[in-house]
Amino acid sequence: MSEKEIESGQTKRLRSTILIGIIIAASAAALFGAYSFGLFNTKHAATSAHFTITMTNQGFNDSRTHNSPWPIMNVVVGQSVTILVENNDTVESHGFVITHYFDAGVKLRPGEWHNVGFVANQTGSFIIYCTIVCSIHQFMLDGQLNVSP
Ligand SMILES: [Cu+2]
Repeated sequence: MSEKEIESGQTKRLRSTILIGIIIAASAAALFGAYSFGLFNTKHAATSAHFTITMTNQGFNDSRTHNSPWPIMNVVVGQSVTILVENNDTVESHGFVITHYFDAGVKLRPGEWHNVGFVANQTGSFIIYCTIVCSIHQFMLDGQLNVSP
């Protein structure tokens, strides 16, 4: 090999090393980008869902001024769900039940709160309602938890 041939061989090796480096970096960037944008996520990838339900003299999350059903919580089967239920009503107690998922329910006096937690293991629509005959009661009977497949 002449000196020139050796040199050109080294240059080629250097070029291919740089090229491989660029390809690896580009692939990593593409993978990271895809991951960041959630392209690898399936419907079940989000493992948890969090909600806040506020009770006042306007109902659940102002249900008095919304069409039924209200409030609506949408989750996917398999998700672990946490719902912070807080009674910000200064006068009345209110109850909170979700059929199937939280049948026992909870009754909260003014200023009290409760964390409800469960895994959404059954698909369907489940009704959310108040169990205390309060002055806003008629607007606290048609909340909805939707668990989609
Ligand atoms: Cu009520």
